[in-house]
Amino acid sequence: MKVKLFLKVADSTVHGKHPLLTKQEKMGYLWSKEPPPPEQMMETGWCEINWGTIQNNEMKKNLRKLQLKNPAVEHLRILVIGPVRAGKSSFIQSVKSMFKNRMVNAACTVAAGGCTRYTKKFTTNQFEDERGNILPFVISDVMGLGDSGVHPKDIISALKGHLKEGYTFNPVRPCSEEDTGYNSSPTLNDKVHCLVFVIPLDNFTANNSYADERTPHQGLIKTMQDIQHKACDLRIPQVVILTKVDLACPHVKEDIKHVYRSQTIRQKAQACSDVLEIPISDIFLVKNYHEEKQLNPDMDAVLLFTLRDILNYANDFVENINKPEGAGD
Ligand SMILES: Nc1nc2c(ncn2[C@@H]2O[C@H](COP(=O)(O)OP(=O)(O)O)[C@@H](O)[C@H]2O)c(=O)[nH]1
Ligand SMILES: [Mg+2]
Repeated sequence: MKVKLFLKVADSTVHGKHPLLTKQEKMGYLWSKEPPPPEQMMETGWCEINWGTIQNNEMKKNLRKLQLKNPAVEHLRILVIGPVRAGKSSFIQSVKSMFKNRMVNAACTVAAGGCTRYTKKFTTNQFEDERGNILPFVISDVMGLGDSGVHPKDIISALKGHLKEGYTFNPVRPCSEEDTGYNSSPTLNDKVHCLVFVIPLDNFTANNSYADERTPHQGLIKTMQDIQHKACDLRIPQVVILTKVDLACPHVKEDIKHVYRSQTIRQKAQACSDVLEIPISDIFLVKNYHEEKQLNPDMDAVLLFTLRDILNYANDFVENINKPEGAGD
């Protein structure tokens, strides 16, 4: 079954959709353990990144000085969600390191090897530049999705700004109005302005009970779709970050500059776009700092490219929040 599925996907065109596959099969392909087809790189990338330290510095300066489009907002709030070990905390750490211009210690936030330092509390991260200036956005981190993970209702509460900082997640009981961790009168600052699904491109390994042979990852897909629909109702913009791109393509592992040229990654991004119904233009590729000892300008460029669009979407959201539906979109 898996081999058949793999061949069907490998046969399809790079840019085409995969009409023969169900949503579950597509997500199965995304996390397939099958070896990738012999890698072919596309002539031109499907996103153009401006490489170089000068360009990075310019982008960083623009993000530092980003004008918030709603005077009631002190910072833009991004929420990252996704399965355990997707790279959510690593993404946050990578952004911290990039703006600080040096590696930031990740020991307390990122799940190392066999250890289970998973995020259990609702945690909001601020960012500083190398001079200690606070940047105009925050990223909130939650416990991973999936079995024994965050309750989906807690994600909805977080979107609406109902979770207080430090709220401890309980997978079997979502936060309710009686809880001390419940914020009953959230301001626009507490609400989420852009929702980011973080999905890893490597294989899910043991202990993920949603890896059902017949309906791979069905529970997780359903949860993500439900959250996505709710975010749409709230008109919150959404993007996907596909992490661990280095594990999906050997050329990308060798040189991150190839990231938007890899056919394997493009096919996986298309499968993800089809499943979550998020346009391919809102699917970003990221390699987090995870084993590096020093910053790499090309990795920074990919992170900045991603972050710039997320912050622009968040800024558009706060600008349009009080406008009637349809206006300003
Ligand atoms: N190869 C690779 N490993 C990564 C990447 N991002 C994160 N990791 C590793 O994946 C593991 C889980 O990451 P973590 O950020 O704790 O995931 P979280 O549970 O979603 O917060 C850690 O061991 C990270 O070092 C990446 O882009 N590439
Ligand atoms: Mg984490």
